[in-house]
Amino acid sequence: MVFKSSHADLAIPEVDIWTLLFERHEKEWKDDKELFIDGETGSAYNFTQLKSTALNFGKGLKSQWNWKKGDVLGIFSPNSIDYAPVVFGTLWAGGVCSTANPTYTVKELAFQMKDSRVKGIATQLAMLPTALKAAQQIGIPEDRIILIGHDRDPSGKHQHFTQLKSTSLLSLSYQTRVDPKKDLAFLVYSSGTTGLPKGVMLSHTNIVANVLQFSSAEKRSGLHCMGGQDGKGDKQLAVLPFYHVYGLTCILHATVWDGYQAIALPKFELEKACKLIQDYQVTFAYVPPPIILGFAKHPIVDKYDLSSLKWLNSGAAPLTKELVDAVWERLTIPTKQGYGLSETAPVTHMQSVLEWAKFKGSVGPLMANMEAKVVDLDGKELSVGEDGEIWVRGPNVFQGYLNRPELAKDTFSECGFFKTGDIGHSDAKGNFYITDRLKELIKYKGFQVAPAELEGILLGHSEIADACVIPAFDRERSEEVPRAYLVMKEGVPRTDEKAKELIDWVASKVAPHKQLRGGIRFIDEVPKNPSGKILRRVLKEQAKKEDRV
Ligand code: 4UV
Repeated sequence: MVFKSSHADLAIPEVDIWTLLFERHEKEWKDDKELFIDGETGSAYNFTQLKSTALNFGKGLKSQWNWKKGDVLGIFSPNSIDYAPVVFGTLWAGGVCSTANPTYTVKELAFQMKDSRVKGIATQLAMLPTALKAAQQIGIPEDRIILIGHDRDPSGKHQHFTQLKSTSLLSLSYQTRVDPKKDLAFLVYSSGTTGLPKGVMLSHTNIVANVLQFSSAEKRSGLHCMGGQDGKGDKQLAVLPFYHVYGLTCILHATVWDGYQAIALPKFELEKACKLIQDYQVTFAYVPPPIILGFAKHPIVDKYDLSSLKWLNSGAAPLTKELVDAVWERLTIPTKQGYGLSETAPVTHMQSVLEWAKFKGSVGPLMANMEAKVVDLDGKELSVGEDGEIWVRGPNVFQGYLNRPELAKDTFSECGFFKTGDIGHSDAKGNFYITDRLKELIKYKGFQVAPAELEGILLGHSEIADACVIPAFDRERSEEVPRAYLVMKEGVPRTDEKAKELIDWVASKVAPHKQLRGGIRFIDEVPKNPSGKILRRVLKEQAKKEDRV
């Protein structure tokens, strides 16, 4: 059967993101309301400042960099309030943003920047050395590396994004027109169901649709852009990284659309987060499960008054009912859940806070304009209560993987459903439950780890004959961690010391979230089917037994 959203369809306007957010917005809030606030320095952008800073940057791109429709800007930065004008200015100038994890190594960054053919990179001073090395490797001139954030380049070589000068040429002062349905706005990277990270092509319409779908779903959770104790309305902790699709749509875009305040932190530190919640009277936060765990269990939380929080929303990785209960018992704060993927821009399911206690463990119903199927391995449609792969269809579903048209036939069904690679079911009321994952992906703290990438690195080691990486489960921290099963070449010792040496060796080559935190297990043979495909499920089952999942 086809599951249809129980919410009335929304009219999705055929406009680009800039026009939606900055030109046709009937705002309820005043122009001087601060939208993005830097949690560390208190500096902020209100709507008017955000719009003018973004416009200046967009004009600077056109004047100084001869920016054309479809040109791609790499953004390699932790959360900063400057992320917003850089993204929206690039979109105004007809550009596309390729957003990268700020903890990437030179190699990882160079891979993404080359794959998405960036014309320049916006970064912060602390990441400048990595950005410069990556740029050099792929032939991007040094003057195309610009800075965002509070720090300036002491050598003066790299301009701050606000210093890009625009000429007074009239032709450069107009927004570059795009076709919202076809033209891309973002390239976010995901490994999809298999293999290495790939550029997920998100069009303007994909994002416009998801902002409206998401905004409409969240209105049911009682958010207001005005009012509250200080008249400033609801406020969120913006700790989800903006480079990741969850933070990109649900915070960076939704803040401008809905007029809530976002208090931005460059990285998550529990104590800082608690202090900001208390000081700013934060009312909601989108976070992954490990942060929920911190709120539920960490002693530091007791030092702060978190009573302003109306709810937390967990997403990006599985959340247990026990954790939802633990937060409630300790703080009397409801934890609701959402679900989505990079490929769906991202939200497809969202629980309302009215239903969190009734349907714990559920990711909620389909959002407006969405349909889903649950199918078995042969593609047969299943019905209520039956577990199978979840397929979804809607205006937020992406345009395919960059430079990989051959993947379309495995990614989409004949009638245009996107195959999520996640396993789950719907109950009779339309609430979905994610129960397992068919695809290879590992989620560490909500961040993607592609097993194929780690296997590629391991196979490059002279002592390793074969490798398979799967998700293991750290019970204490309640999270997935990558574990490697290795076949060693003859004569290589299979000892704890060797395992530690290899774990450190991998750590020196990858961003911190990809480290082999689940350890290494030595085996005689990687299980494979007759055609040589790795049978990951066999090792996943073995890991489940070992980890008592
Ligand atoms: O591509 P990605 O890294 O994307 C995300 C998106 C997370 C979102 C988006 C909107 C929300 O409102 C929200 O709450 C969370 O993480 O990874 C996609 C994969 O992450 C797993 C699942 O395997 C996806 O295919 N995943 C995402 N959310 C959940 C989840 C969840 N609630 N429970 C279990 N797994």
